Amino acid sequence: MAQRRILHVDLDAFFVSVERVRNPELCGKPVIVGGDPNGRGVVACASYEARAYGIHAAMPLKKATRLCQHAIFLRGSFSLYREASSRFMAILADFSPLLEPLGIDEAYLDLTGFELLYGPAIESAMKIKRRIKDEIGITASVGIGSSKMIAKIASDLEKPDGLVEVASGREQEFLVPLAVGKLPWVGPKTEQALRGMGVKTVGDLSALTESMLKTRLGSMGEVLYRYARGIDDREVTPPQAAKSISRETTFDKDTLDVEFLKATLRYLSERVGAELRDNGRRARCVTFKLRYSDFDTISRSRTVKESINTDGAIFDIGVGLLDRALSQRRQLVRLIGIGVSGLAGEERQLSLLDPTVGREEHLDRAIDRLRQKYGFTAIQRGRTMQLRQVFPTEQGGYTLSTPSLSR
Ligand code: TTP
Ligand code: MG
Repeated sequence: MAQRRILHVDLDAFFVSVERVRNPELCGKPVIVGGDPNGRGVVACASYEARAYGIHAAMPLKKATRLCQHAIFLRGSFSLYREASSRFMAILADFSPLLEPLGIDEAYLDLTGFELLYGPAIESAMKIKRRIKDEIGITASVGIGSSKMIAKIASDLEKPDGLVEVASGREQEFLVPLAVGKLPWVGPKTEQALRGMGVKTVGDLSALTESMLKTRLGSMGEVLYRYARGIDDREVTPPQAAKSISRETTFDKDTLDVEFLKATLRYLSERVGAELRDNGRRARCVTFKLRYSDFDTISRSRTVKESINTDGAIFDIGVGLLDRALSQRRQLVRLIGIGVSGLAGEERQLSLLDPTVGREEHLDRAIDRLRQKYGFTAIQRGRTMQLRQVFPTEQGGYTLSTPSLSR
């Protein structure tokens, strides 16, 4: 197999870096994102200046205050980080379709085969770093290697703003002097166990036999045996698009109240519909699920000719299946659920015959936007009103008793 060229890209002090873009006065200072320094929270992100005081992620904020009294503490603004994260991933996606996001601020990118088109991997890496700096205003560290493991270790070596490439064939040489703690999955505990065996560096580790490592560390030993030799053929795998979307709920008390069942089904359909539209998908199959009080469970599906994506269309099919199930067997119900499958992209055959479909979709999307802003239960439509429970609150209001959800 041709040598692979895999990049691991990780943003530097991500949360703090985003905060610095909107407030440059924070640059060069010890800054901690995590919340009230007197509260019970922990550090989410510490700037490199704060790290110089021994402060790190997951440390209690109180301790961080003790270590650096003049540190600046910020509560954090997650929506900003999420937005920066999607812009970051979009930049990476311009360089290869083989993109595997790992968390909010890191990803693997497989450039194998793209070098003829875009030049050597290191040039792409430099372009990526430049674009992240120009378009988002923050720095990233990049590692390049023939496997995920090598790329990941390399990206961490010269943080912040690092760029390390391990040439093909030089993996072993690169690994040998490193502390074992640099290997993925070697946490403090394994590191300690290894130290007990006289192992400090990856070189020391590679001197041990596989059976010895297996005896001492179980399946982890096997993995480490391979990693110490730079053997890692895990592929960069883009996240799979969901094959189905479903929601179900178990009632606090078994019920045969048909209107209540339908209201709940409507609510679940809205949840499914919202996710479907949010993913830019349409569905051709609706599955309805009912569990009776004796735990007997039925599942009924219906496939439609023209794909759907509105709450109403999902609900209509579901309620038809519910009516039929109830007419066949009247027994207390414990759980109800609805889902869609047969998913396809949004390039929809506009239903020329039914102009109301377009209108309904339009309305659903308007509500989706409001719900994204104010929360799902801020808006109720028609049937789900029945899930409202009137409480004599001081404002004369009500709360919506929403069913607990599972997928
Ligand atoms: P990391 O990439 O682990 O850390 P970082 O980006 O802050 O610093 P660097 O990569 O330069 O070492 O995590 C990315 C973000 O995830 C981080 O900015 C905040 C968040 N995070 C937490 O909220 N809690 C945690 O315990 C960790 C490790 C990260
Ligand atoms: Mg990071």
